Amino acid sequence: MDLRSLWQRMRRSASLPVDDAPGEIATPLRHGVARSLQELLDDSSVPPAVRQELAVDFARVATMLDKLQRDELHVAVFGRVSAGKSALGNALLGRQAFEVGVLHGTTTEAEPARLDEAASGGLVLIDTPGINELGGEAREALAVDVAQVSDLVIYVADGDLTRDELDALRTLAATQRPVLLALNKADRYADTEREALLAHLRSRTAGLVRPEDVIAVCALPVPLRVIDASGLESNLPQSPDVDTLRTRLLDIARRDGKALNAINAGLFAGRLADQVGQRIAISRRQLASRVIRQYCLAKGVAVALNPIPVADLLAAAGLDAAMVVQLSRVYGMPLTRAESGRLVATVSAQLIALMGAIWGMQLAASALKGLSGGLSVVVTGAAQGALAWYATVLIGRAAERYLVAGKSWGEHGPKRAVAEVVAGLDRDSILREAREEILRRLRRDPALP
Ligand SMILES: Nc1nc2c(ncn2[C@@H]2O[C@H](COP(=O)(O)OP(=O)(O)OP(=O)(O)O)[C@@H](O)[C@H]2O)c(=O)[nH]1
Ligand SMILES: [Mg+2]
Repeated sequence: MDLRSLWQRMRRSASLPVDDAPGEIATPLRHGVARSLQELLDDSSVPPAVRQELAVDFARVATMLDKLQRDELHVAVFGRVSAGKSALGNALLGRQAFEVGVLHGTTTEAEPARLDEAASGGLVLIDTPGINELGGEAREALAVDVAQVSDLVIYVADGDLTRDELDALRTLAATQRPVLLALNKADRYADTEREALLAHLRSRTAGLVRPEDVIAVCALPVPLRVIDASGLESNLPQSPDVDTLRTRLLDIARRDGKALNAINAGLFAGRLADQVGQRIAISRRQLASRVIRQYCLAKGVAVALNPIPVADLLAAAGLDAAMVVQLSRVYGMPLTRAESGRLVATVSAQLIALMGAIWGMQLAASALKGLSGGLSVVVTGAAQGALAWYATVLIGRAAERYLVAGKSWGEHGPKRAVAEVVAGLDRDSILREAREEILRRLRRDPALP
C-alpha cells in the first residue's frame, strides 16, 4: 500500500476528514494569525519597507494555514551531500520525484515534490541540498527554514555523524519538530555492523532523537551481481526498504495527528511575531538615523555659513524640535511641536549641565583638530557646523531613547539617560565625519568663498 492510501486510511480510522473540509482547529487559528498580520500590514505607522517584507511573511502564513486546512503532512529530508536524501524521498513517495545523483550536490535547492493528489490530503516531501558544503551559519539558517515549513524532519546519514552534522541535528531538534534519524545505505553493512552503528548513533544523538526514531533504511540499494550456472553475469535490481521508517512516520502522525500541524502553525506564528517586532525596530532605527542625519546636515551647513558663538549652538533649538517631531512619527508616538520643543529643552539643559563651558572649549579644539594653518572662513565655519551637527546627533539619539521607551526617561530620569547617550557615542569620529561632510557640501557650492 502506498503512503498516501495508508495516510488516508489512518485518517478515516481516526475519524478525521479525508477531504478538503476545514479542520476545527484551523479556523480560529487562521483568523487570529491572519488578522494580527493584516493589522500590521495596514498600520501606517509601520514603515513601508517593513510592510513590504511583512507581505512576504503574510503569504507564508497563508500557505501554512492552507496546509493546516488541508491536513497535509510535510516531511523534510535533511542531511549531508550524497547521503541519499533524494533517493529516500523517492522511496517514501514510491515514485521518481527527485533527482538522484552519483555526483556530489545533485539537489541544490529545497524542492517540495507533492503527491499529485495532495489536495485531498496526504504527504508532502521536501528535499533539501546537502549541508556539508555550507558554512555553519548558512547550515543553521537552512535547518531553521526547512523545519519551519515541515511537520517533521528526517535526518539522513550514511554512516557515523560528524560534529557539524550533530550541530545541524541540534538546530533541528531545537525547532521542536520530531526528528527521525535514518541510517541509509543499510545494504552496505552486514547485520551485526549495522546494529552496532545504530546503537552508536542512538547514543550520540541521545536527547535529540528518540532511540526508536533511529532507523536503518535502504533507499536505493545497489543491484545484486549474480552469476548463473553458465557463468553469465547479470545485475539483479533490489527493492528499497523503507518500511520501518514509513511505519514510524505514520505512528508519529497518528499519535499527533492534527495537533502536530496546529502546534507548528502556532510556533511559526509566535516566532513570526518576534521577527516582525525586531524588523520594525531595526527599520525604525534606520529611518530615524536618516532623519537625524538630514537635520545634522541642514543645521551643520547653516551654522557653518553663519558662525555663531559655541554657547548658542544648543540654544538654536528650532530645527531640533522639528527633527524630534519627525522622529516621534517614525516611532509611532507622535509628539506635538510644543512637546518636542520641551523635549529638546530638557535634553539641552542636561547637555549643558553635563559638560558646561569646558565642554564647549574641548569640543571646539576637537572639531578644529587636524586642520592645517591658514584657516579660511569656510574651515572655521565648518568646525562650528560640526559642533552643531554633534549636538543634533545627541539630541536626536536622546529623543529616540525617550520614544523607544514609550515616552519615558526611565526610572533614573533624563540626567542619567542623556549622560548614557553621550557616553555611547564616539564624539571625535562624529565630529570628523561632520566636518568632512560639511566641507564637501560647501565646496560643491560655487557661490561660497
Ligand atoms: N548502496 C546504496 N546507495 C544508495 C542508497 N541510497 C542512495 N544511494 C546512492 O547514493 C548516491 C546519492 O544519492 P542521492 O539521493 O542523490 O543523495 P542526496 O543526499 O540527495 O545528494 P545531494 O542531493 O547531492 O545532496 C547515489 O549514487 C545513490 O545511488 C542506498 O540505500 N544504498
Ligand atoms: Mg539530492
